Amino acid sequence: MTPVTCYLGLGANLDQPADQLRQALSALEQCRDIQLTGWSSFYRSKPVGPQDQPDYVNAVARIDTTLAPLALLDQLQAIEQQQGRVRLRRWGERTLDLDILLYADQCIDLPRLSVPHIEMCNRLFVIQPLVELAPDGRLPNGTALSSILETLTEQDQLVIMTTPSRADLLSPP
Ligand code: PH2
Ligand code: MG
Ligand code: MG
Repeated sequence: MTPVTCYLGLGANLDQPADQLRQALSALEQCRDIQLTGWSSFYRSKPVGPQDQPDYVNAVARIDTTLAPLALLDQLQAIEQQQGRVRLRRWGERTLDLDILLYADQCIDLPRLSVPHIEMCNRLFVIQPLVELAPDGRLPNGTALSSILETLTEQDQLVIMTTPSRADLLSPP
C-alpha cells in the first residue's frame, strides 16, 4: 500500500502531560509502519467538559502510514495502553488520548472509528494546532481548516508551551 498522510490529535492531563505527549511522539516514531513527519507546538488548554480536572496539554502530529484505518487505531490504542492509560469518566481526565483526526481525504463511519473526528471542528485545542501544522489543510468536504479556526474565537485561548525537538524524542527529559 502507498503511504497516506494522516493527522493525529494528542491530549493528556495526568502524570506530567507534556511528557506523556513527548513519549507518544517517540512511540509513533518507533512504529515500523508509521513515519512521523511533523508535530505542532504543545499547547496548554482549559478542560472542555467537567471543570474539576487539571488543564490539558494538546498537540497534533502528522504521519505517513501504510496502515489501514482500523490497524492505525489499534496501534494508537496500544500506545495509549503502554503509557498506562487511565480514563476515569467521559470528557474526564486521562493520561493519554490519541485520536485519528484526518486519514488522507477519507470519510470513515464505522462503529469503532469516525473520521474526520466527530468533535474536532468544535474544539480550538484541536483546530489551532492542526492549522499550525497544515495551514492550507481542508476537510474531505473541502472546507478550509483555517476557516473553522475563525469560528472558534470565543473559546479560551491556548497557551504555547515548550515543545520537544526530534532529538528530544530519543532522550528522556
Ligand atoms: N479531552 C477530553 C475532554 N476535554 N479538554 C481539552 N482542553 N483537551 C482535551 O484533549 C480534552 C478536553 C476527552 O477526550
Ligand atoms: Mg479525544
Ligand atoms: Mg480518544
